[in-house]
Amino acid sequence: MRIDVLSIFPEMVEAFASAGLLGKGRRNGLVEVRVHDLRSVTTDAHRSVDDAPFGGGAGMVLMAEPIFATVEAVDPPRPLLALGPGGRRFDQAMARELVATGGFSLLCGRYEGIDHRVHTNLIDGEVSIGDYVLAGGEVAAMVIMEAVGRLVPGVMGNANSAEDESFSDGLLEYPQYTRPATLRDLAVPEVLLSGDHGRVARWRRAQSLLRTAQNRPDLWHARGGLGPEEQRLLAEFGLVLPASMGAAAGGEPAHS
Ligand code: JF5
Repeated sequence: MRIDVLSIFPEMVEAFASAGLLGKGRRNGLVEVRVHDLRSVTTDAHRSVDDAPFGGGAGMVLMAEPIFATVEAVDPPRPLLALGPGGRRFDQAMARELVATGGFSLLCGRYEGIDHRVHTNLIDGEVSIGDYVLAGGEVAAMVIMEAVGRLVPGVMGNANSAEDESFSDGLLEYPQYTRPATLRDLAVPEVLLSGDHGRVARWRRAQSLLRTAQNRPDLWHARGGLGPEEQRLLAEFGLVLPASMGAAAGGEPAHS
């Protein structure tokens, strides 16, 4: 896996990519991260990477020339993706798509945006990590590097691939506990100590359903609500869904 990052704050990205599991994956030769400083290709005395917008307005725009020059100098792997709030929303499915490319590149914008000729003539797509505005694309690039890097075989072992699949079944994870069984009068749910593996699995599934209904109505409605077997599962553990979340798609309407 190769990931190239184009940024005016390369030290920020380099430090991140050197730490933790991603750093270990790099040192082991599983993930190659190359960070390129957009300022290093500038030729003017001030090493300029930004300028005022044509037509006026507040703030500065990232200039096209340093980006074109960097791409020509380093020939980064494609697709070349720009980070920005206007892009396609990044999610676990896109992380799987990106790891399957074997290599891609990330352009970190700053200021009010990037000269649009970069979008129309150089980049292959724009990616957003969510509906909020950052000061620059570096943090978004780090999010993508981490989410994709951990999918590279060997970076985290293969222990998590099954759990990632469970995210793709559209439910949130169930709650986890570890020792001690009682902490300041707070007991671990008795089912987890019961040794009844079938009942543990059913409890976890019921908890995943409840959490998803409570916290993620978007995921809940996308999977079509609750099937009859899942209704039995919730009843087994005395769990009650929030109002109007009980009906499966095509079942009884929650309200008129
Ligand atoms: C950026 C111009 C890029 O703000 C973001 C962002 C939000 N979600 N995903 C990315 O990127 C930084 C700011 C201004 C271009």
